[in-house]
Amino acid sequence: MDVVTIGESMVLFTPQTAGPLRFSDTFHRTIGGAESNVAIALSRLGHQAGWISRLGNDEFGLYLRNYIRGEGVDTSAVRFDTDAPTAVFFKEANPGKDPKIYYYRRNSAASNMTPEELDEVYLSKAKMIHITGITPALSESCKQTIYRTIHIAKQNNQTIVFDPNVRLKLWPEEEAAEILSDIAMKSDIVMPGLKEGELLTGGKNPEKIAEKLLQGNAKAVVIKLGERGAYYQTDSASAYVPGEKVSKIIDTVGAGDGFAAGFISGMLRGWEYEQAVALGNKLGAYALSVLGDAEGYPYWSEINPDNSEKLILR
Ligand code: KDG
Repeated sequence: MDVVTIGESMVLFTPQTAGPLRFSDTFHRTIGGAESNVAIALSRLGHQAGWISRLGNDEFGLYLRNYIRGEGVDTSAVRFDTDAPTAVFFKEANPGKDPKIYYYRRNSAASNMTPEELDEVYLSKAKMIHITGITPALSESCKQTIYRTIHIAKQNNQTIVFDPNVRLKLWPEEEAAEILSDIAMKSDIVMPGLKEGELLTGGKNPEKIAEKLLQGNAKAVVIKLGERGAYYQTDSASAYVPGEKVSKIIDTVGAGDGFAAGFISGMLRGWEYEQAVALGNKLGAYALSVLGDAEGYPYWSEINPDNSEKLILR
């Protein structure tokens, strides 16, 4: 396996009409979840990705498992929980701004994940372990699960890729800053957005943020800058890599996960950082063109410059 990721996925309902949810009576159903987004995007790019999670033993749990498995992601480590439901969330359009998100995920099946249930052998099969700051925000046991994942990855000398994905609807800012900066310090590659980097380090610009994050375990820090692209810094190199031009932005949610998948894909291919960051920018741009999170991620055959590799379906 190339990458194993761990986290909660939810059924996503998007209203078909603009305006407050209380007036919406028709919804489009699809899926969300930062970690499964990354796994799906990686799978479309031809990598082998595994996703660890818990789902409710219910219709929505089956829907999510089948969708994600249908994308070629390995779901053999996903458990079904008979005592707790699959989470759902709603995305309300907020013209000119990021959409408003309404979660129904407290006490969900995934928030019951525990460190004890982690399958060390399964985790050890991956070259890279991808984690985000959403999982530790879900519950104390989820937080411990992430810390145990880090511990196992370190024992196995695996690369830990961390996207802070700060979600202040899930926990207080102070707690988020404390825990997420601690996890960032233990990770090998850290990929915050600019605001997230500020929260974690107090740094006010990409260079300062990267400098502080490189004081931990990180070998590379990649800061997502939206339409400006991204900035990366390692011990020996740094650069701003310009973003892709997007003619019409439909929805920003899922772009950060697309970026993560593109960058990880570049790393797995043994590319230079600059090229990997550019692929991250490209995937992020694809995600902006659709309403859902994962629908926009391209197959490798769509973006491969020499088109020498075939579409990979599993
Ligand atoms: O990155 C996209 C995610 O934010 C979205 O799919 C929902 O995972 C989600 C979350 O917890 O916010």
